[in-house]
Amino acid sequence: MKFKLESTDTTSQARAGTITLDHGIVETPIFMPVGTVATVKGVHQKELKEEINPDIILGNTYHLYLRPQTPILEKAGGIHKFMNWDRNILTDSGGYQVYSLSANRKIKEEGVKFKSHIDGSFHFFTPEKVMEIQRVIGADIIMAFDECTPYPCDYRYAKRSMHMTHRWLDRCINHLEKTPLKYDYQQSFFPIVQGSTYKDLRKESAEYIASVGAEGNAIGGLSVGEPAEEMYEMTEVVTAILPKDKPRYLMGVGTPINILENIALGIDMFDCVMPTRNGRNGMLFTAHGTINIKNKKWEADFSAIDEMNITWVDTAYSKAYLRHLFTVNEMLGRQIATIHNLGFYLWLVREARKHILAGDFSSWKKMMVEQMDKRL
Ligand code: PRF
Repeated sequence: MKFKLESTDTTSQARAGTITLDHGIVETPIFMPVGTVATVKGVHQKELKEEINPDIILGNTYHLYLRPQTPILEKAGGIHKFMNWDRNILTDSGGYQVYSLSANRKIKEEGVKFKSHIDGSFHFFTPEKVMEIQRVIGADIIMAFDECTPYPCDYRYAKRSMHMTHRWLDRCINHLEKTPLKYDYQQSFFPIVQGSTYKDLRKESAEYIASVGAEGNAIGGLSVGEPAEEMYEMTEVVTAILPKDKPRYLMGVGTPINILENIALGIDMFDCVMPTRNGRNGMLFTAHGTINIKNKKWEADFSAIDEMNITWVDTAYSKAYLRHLFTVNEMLGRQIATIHNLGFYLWLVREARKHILAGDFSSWKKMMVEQMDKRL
């Protein structure tokens, strides 16, 4: 992996760069559409590529391990071949999914015992096992196994958990060195900063994560219910410490406004289920605010979904038609909303990149944040 910083904003910490991986170049800042089970829900790979055009998408170790299961991915020759996606993929480690299981898992130093959400069967994830699974899945970027702490989280728990995440990181690194690549391309490994909403813990975690000298670094444990201001404070503490010459990935963030604010704090990579999941529920993100397309007010509104026409669906269909599809629960409605939202998220980060390169990112961001902070 190669990371090239092309430009750093003078009035914020925002950066524009490129990450070169074996499945292509990723222009940063980037938003990675979420494809949990080897599909970006409801979007064909052809349309994903041609219309939304992301350089990288995300998959989840936990889900892929349960289904289709690791041996099938190995027989397929890895996830790229299995899902017919020849660009980059990042897999999350399962640290967050295990956290989401709350009542159905037990965390110990050795690893996490959890109950499958599919059939109730029991499984055990250790840092070592998660590295082996990620080798077989075969993503271009693989993540350390961590514990994502909930919010709020008491200080003693957050501190103990963070230290365990650091020990798990050492185990991931040791095991990865002993686990050969399965396919004919490289995999880059990213460790994850934790520390809940405590500045001293975030600082200690960022210093530890930076000390292992990985190719890129991630920040976890944020966007789990804390106020946005607290998230930004934590990002700021951490980006001040993480090396400038490596990409920084803020996991599971967020709204379009969260993304712009965190770009301003020096984040290069994002992922979030919001454009896809909220899209399936009828929520549309636009440059002028959010739309609940199920609302009766759109019943006879024959104007385009979005005049900006970022993706073809935006002007091909009216708000009234899209509302109708949601009212009658047709899958096409969910597909259109997903394409629109992903198109918008990718437009937003590309636009941010352009403004960083042009040197007017801060003023553009201020205008956009005001403009997007509305319900239409
Ligand atoms: N850890 C991992 N994945 C994640 C998170 C985390 O803390 C988050 C937190 N927002 C999202 N995805 N491994």
